[in-house]
Amino acid sequence: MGYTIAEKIIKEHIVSGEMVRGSEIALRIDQTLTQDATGTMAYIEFEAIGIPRVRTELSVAYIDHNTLQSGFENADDHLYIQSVAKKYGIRFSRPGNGICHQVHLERFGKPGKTLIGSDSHTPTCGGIGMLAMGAGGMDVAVAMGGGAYYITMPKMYKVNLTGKLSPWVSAKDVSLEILRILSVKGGVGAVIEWGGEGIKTLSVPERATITNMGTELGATTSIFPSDEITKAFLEAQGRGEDFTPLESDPDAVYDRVIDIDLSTLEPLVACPHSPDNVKSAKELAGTKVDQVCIGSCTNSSLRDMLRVAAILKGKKIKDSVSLSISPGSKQVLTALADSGALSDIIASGARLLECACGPCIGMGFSPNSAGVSLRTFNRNFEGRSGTKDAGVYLVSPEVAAAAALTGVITDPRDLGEYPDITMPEKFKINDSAVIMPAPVEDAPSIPVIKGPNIKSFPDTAPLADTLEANLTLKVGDNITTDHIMPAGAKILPYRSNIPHLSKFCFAVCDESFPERAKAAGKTVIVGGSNYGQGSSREHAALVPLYLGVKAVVAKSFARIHAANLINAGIIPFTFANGDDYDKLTQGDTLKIEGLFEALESGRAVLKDETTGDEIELICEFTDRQRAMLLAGGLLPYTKEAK
Ligand code: MIC
Ligand code: SF4
Repeated sequence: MGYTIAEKIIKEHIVSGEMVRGSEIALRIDQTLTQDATGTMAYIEFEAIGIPRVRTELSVAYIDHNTLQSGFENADDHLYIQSVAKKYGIRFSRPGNGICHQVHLERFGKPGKTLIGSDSHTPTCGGIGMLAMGAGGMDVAVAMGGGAYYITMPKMYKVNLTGKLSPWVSAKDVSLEILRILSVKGGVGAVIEWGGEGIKTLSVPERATITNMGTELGATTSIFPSDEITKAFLEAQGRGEDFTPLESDPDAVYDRVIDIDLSTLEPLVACPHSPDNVKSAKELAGTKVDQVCIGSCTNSSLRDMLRVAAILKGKKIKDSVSLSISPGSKQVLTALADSGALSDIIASGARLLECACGPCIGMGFSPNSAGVSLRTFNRNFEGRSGTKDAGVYLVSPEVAAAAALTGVITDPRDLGEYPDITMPEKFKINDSAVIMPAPVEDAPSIPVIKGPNIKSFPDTAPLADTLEANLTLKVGDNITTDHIMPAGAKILPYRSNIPHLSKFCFAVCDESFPERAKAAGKTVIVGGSNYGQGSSREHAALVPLYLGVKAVVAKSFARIHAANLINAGIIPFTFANGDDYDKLTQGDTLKIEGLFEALESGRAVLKDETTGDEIELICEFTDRQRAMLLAGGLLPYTKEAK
């Protein structure tokens, strides 16, 4: 039996377990990345593990999320990360150098290697044939220390592309089409491999748009083969030596195959408040637009920016629209400036923002009240933009630029001829914004700089055999980590200050939750299906840990969040019978006895002391996960194991 691309990389990196779908495997990790919003915690955890130098082939710390610096908090975090990076052997990508995924793709990613990052869009590098996965900060900390990364051996899906995209239709529309087909839950537990003749028409930045948004499907990761197009991209980056060819075997076995004919696709739009709420631009044409944002790790490559510049060239944006452009990296911005395309963008009336996540994570540029914002980003969850009642629509750069000109959602094909762009044969390489670590011999004398914003890790405790707790919060399906631990300009500066962050836990759903949880002492949260989808932020587990959450009972969990809960020592139980969800009411007192035994058998009985109902729960974990839960989480577990 032949192998898929992901299986080939897994085979090369597996350190324990067997490549049997559904069973736990441990992988050796070649590269790691962090960004600043999750990085500070990840490095606090790395320091707690106590290893003198990273043991990966390459680790990079990016600053791209918290770049507002509206007080000392972000600046303190940046200095801390910079000092840790220097001491422990990590490259430091300064603020302004660009969005982690875009820069990693350009400068560091290598086909055939494994990468984990404390950010859910790490699969972007799957665009060049890397096995790249989003993970919790603690998992990244362990991998930096040379530890393995544990995942469930994924199912293998294949998307076969045929044909060629029509003018005005682009990679983002492919992402939206697959979201329409599979939904935000459709990729859970799977690696999505893209193949077929159609991929030969897609450049690396286009492929990276597609692997980036595979995250929205809940997939473990997405991957393209490494071929002539990958080679040309790496050569243009001056990294031809990093190329290795990689493709699946002709007799590889897939659990599901989906065919998409690129030539049948049209410009698409994901409507509020979910990336899979997809309609065609034509259907929505005429909807008034207040704001347009172009950028984010999904659509900020030079290809996307040049395309936008060509559409805007010689024109003026509508008076009623505010347009922002955030190039994905310093390299993209430089090429835009050198080619003159930047002037075309600015002349149209756009606002140029820095090369960072910016509006995507609510760091400025929030829409007006009840505003309609068209964004080339990957997430449109309620409130994420910073304006609770705004309607955020996800679109391609083509649809975005068209709406900026017309003031309404427009099928860009109505604009006439699709302007051509010319990509440079070689990119201008300048890594001056990447600071190298200190030589090993100097490392011990390098101080770690910790400002007052940086608070320590929340207290953990070993598991007790009986859990008696209050059902302090009951929520529905598809709860995102943006609901659990919102981001945005007001909150993001406190990512290294869990006590302060805790005041905002679940603020989007229920502002009084933190107070109630504190009063209850011990809390169980009840959720529906796909609980914890979206961002990888481990704060969505660490803050509940701080607030006394001992368990979450849900119909199902998203992969990274379930791992983060276990890492934090919080038990993710699933209902044996999903209908039992309806039997539980917020405010009830719940009791689970015999937890030690339950973790062994994989079954627990939850008694609702208020109603007398008894509900069967599933708690099937691997030996390692069980040991972590018993110890009170990954940190105490790792310390015990050392
Ligand atoms: C996001 O897009 O939600 C983020 C911000 O990049 C997160 C990480 C975070 O919360 O810091 C992600 O996707 O993992
Ligand atoms: Fe940054 Fe947005 Fe990408 Fe997250 S999704 S890494 S916030 S650009």
